[in-house]
Amino acid sequence: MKKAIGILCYPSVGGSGVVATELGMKLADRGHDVHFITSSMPFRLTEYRPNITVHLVEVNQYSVFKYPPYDITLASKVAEIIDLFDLDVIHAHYAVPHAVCADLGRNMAKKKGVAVVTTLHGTDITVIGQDLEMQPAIRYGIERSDAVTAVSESLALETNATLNAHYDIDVIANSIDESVYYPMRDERLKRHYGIESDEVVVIHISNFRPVKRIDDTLAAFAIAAKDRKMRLLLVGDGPEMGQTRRRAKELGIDDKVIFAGKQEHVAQLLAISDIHVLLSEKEAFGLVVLEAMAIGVPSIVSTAGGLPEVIQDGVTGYIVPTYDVKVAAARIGELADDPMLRERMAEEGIRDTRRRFDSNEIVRRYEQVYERVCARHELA
Ligand code: GMT
Repeated sequence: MKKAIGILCYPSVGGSGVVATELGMKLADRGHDVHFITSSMPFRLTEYRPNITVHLVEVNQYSVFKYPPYDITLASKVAEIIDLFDLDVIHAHYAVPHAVCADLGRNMAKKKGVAVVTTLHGTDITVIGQDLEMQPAIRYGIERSDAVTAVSESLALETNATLNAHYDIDVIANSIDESVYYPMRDERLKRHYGIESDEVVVIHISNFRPVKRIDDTLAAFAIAAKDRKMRLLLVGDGPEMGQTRRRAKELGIDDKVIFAGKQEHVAQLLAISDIHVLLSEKEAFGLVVLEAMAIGVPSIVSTAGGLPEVIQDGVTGYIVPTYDVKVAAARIGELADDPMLRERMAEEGIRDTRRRFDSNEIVRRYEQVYERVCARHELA
């Protein structure tokens, strides 16, 4: 049954925003009426799509406010959109403030019986959830939701452990847009970055936050690149960028590191890469690992969070103990020296992406959740 669905998400670059936006686009393609309620245009929503409306939350900067009341304004907007478009479900991505605002908004609306589904993405539990001041809000958001989903089994377990609870959480993995991430190899961009054709390209893509442990990637690369022709392509920007540049110099690898800066379209960069590395200390899923896998780039990931649910060790990539730079370096070296092994892992990864992370299947799982919670409200 077609539904009218409100989606609350962070619109800027970031895994949760990407997943929410792509889910919204897929739902719209399947005939649902989708309403994004957010602070700015979701960055992946680049072309016109019927069935999608974006409602911007404009916060009043009235001088009496020390802090602009974004959360209250968002809740009011949710109420307005529920009544204007007769919404059936609000899908909140990220526990705070979205799950809380979704509940507040549906209570403010004239229409009753609107369901709230919350998707936990990771840092809302593993970082913000560690803050005891925020825990009551996170707990409230989860408990008021009609259904809660998490992007990995690991995140579901960590949510219950962090909040000392036994919430029933549906695990629905991330998926990718298969029209953007598909098997490809295109060497042309190498020239632009001055990469020679016989150099092995190691890529790391992130928002350069401390949880990504970029120092470990640099250190592992420095060991592996000692006697090999290799380049490290760093894509993204964030608080750790200054430290990363300094560290690359200290390690004497700055001539081997390419800083590509923040990029919204990473498929072309993955297409010139041989090995992808993500050695985070916290990572609920690691959407970028799936993106690399779909293109045909094997990943070396840490044991953190849900990463071992994405990569099959020795089959689609390697899983190395978090913080263990030497093991990571050995695995980088192993893959760098063996193009046949990389090829085999790439093929396995492409197969696994289609088998376990098919976006149509993932959207169907969310639809089932919507059906379930709406049916419960209809019965009530
Ligand atoms: O990785 C980040 O720091 C961004 C973060 C976000 O909130 O957008 O990503 C989280 O959500 C993604 C989509 O579900 C997951 O793939 C990422 O693993 C997760 N990040 C962390 O857990 C650190």
